[in-house]
Amino acid sequence: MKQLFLCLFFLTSLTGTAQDLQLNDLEYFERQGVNVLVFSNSFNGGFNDEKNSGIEIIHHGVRTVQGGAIRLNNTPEQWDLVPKMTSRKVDKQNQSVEVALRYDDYDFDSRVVVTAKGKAVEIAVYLDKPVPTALVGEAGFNIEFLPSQYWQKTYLMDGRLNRFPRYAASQTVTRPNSEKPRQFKGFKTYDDRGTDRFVDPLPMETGHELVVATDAPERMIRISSEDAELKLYDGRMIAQNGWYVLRSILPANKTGKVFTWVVEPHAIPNWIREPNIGFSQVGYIPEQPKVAVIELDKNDKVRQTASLWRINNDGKTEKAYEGEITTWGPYYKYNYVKFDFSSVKQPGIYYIQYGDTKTNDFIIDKSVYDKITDATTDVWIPIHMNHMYVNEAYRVWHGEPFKEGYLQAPPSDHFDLHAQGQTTDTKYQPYELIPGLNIGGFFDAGDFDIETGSNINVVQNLIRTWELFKPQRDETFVSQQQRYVDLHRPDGTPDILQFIEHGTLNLVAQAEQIGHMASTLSNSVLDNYHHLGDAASITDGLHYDRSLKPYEVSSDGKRSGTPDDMWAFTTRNPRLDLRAATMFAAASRALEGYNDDLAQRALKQSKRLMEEGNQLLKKQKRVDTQAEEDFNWLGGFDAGSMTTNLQLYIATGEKKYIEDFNKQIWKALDTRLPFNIQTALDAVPYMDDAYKQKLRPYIEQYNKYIKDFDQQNPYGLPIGLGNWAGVNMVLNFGITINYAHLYYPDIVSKDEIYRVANWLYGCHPYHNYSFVAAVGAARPKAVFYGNNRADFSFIPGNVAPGLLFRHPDHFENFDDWPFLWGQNEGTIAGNTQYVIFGSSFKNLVTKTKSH
Ligand SMILES: [Ca+2]
Ligand SMILES: [Ca+2]
Ligand SMILES: [Ca+2]
Repeated sequence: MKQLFLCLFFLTSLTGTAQDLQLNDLEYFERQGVNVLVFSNSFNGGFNDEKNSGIEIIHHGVRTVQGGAIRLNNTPEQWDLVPKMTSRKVDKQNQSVEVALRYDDYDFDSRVVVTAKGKAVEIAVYLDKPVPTALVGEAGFNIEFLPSQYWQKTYLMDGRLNRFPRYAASQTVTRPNSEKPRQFKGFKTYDDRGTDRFVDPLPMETGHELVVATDAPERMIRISSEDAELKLYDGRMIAQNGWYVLRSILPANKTGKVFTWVVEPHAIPNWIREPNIGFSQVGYIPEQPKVAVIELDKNDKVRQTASLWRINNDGKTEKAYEGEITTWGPYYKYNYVKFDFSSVKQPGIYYIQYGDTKTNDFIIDKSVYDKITDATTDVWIPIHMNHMYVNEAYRVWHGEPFKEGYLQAPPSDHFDLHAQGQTTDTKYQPYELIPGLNIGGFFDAGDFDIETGSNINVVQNLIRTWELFKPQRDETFVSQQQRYVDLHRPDGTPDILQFIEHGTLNLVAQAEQIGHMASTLSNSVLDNYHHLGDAASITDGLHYDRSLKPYEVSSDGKRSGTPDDMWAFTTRNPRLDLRAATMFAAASRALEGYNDDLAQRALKQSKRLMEEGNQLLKKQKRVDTQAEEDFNWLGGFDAGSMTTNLQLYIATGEKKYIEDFNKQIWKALDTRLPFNIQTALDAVPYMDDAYKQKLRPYIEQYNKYIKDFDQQNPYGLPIGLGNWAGVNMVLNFGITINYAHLYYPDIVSKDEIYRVANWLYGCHPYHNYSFVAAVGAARPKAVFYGNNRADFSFIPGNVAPGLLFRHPDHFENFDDWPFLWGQNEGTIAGNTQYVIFGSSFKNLVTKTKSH
């Protein structure tokens, strides 16, 4: 087989008949099987370096190379400086793209010109002024290769044989910190243990011609430079999310064209991407619509039919159905067709065959959706309980984190989108211990901070689930007294109540101890923010004492000079206080009869924060009151006083709240229907018949909005194009459809509720794996950006953000590389939102026609 590939390769490269790279209308270089993008995606400087930018190669459908740019490090990390693109010129005539790059911190400008040369591109680096002295020997042109697509494959440097290592184990040196280029906002990604030196990887190979993946035609690339030395590094030496890096150092004291690389990605002759048959890996219930969406290469011929095969109980297969393929048409890079097999209703095990492509098997049965939330509620959520020891059978997920508590943050900037203002807005001095905050709460996501806004959402999501469905499931042992959680051990209390309690415990502590809500309880130093491993080992458990030397421990063993304690960021935000007030009102209701003391404390804080929050907002007297009102109509994460009024009415029964809500809701629906319809639906159980009637035309309008997505894309739901893929939007859409169908089944038909389930469980672009880790699916995704991502693993029940869009026309979801948060991270707010979606969906699916 390998010989055949080699023959084919040499044949085509000798004859030269295959097409050359050409700049296409979307301004990237293209030939069949190869796309070379030149800053279609720029470095955004927010979270710095998402491995998504610069010169990129999409090689036979997979984005395997990126990061082509002038960089200041051998193997840049997430918080190393990134260049700002100050201009981008596309020259169709000369088949070239030129970008100008700038580092403001060093007043350093450069230009990179990429030109098509047959089947290769030439990358030329220009300097109008010499490299600044501080960056001589540091600044270079880098390009990065995705480890999971190259490890264990061969490479040659100047003919020397090598193999890409599966795990990082090359060599490093340490250098004085004074030689390290500045990192993002002056933060440091590393703890130098008092040595004042940083670690710098040494190259694995150097030379002038590199050929990678000689043993894999779909990954093979030849890179050469006559006038610069190529150095190959393993970026994983200093960061698990690092890539293999190839770089050439910019020469000192030189201007003009300083060097040139020639990059030739190999193309498999007449390569056509294998069809991606999207279907629900969890399966289908007999009566639901069943439509597979098949994603096809634009050069692929559309077949007339596809077939459904049944695997019988004796293991033999038989054709159950053959049906017409219908064409939906082009959407971004690919062409889409559909295969409708709704008529197949017999329970059984099936697979789809389209041409030579067969899917894995799936089940048609009335029970397929019964377990869709179990992994999330039994495993993912309890593992994310902060300030607890979490055990599962033989395994400890984490010890009890942050035993030393939280310090008042000093006025400071932060690396995870927070800041502490000039004052603390509390009675505490900077660095003073704020007592009582190390209780309850949930880890935010792939990191370990408590995002207050997210934790408010979590409690609200869990309460909504509790109040509507009263799930009695008890698979988790929770002891607040022992600070101990044991998975799969019932303790007589419904888990969801214990989760509501756990979230409320931290939020009430914030309100009581700080006087208002913290924006976040988060890491104080970047070198422990990117922690991967046991949460309990992020800090040393000892109180930070500034009078001790770094790494010194006090004689009583209780304090240390290591500045690793977490901080509370306490700048007061009255809007956040109002959101907390809303949540506390609901929490007091949910916890009544289970934890009356906490319920009382929550209600007390709700009333106080409501009053104080409103007064503070009035004082702020925003100049543009219309802008403020519009802000309130936005809904979603900050629905403002409208949802607060509804929640307070539900909590207290006081008329004034519902009168205010009634004034607000209709205007909100007239202004931005899709964003506010959920709040309107949430109110239905508490309102009279007239309200439900008045809402009808809006539901009719929303039903049109739902159906319109069938024209917008082949999957029939909102697809996000941001740098965080759109699962939250998709889940919101699904929840709203579920509720709309629940209350208005004559307007929104039951068939609509399956749109989001199909997408989540495998009917989406790029691949057909379920986005929910380990849920009853035949083929769930295998890797996620959880806090165990360094193990290329997942935490069961996690929901991935999903399909990340890369400009101008590429969707992707890596399933062999967990580290891109925009496509693989799960968040506590998102995953509890999934619990609402899943609970409401199951409830509707299992209900026999009730209207
Ligand atoms: Ca976070
Ligand atoms: Ca329990
Ligand atoms: Ca400490």
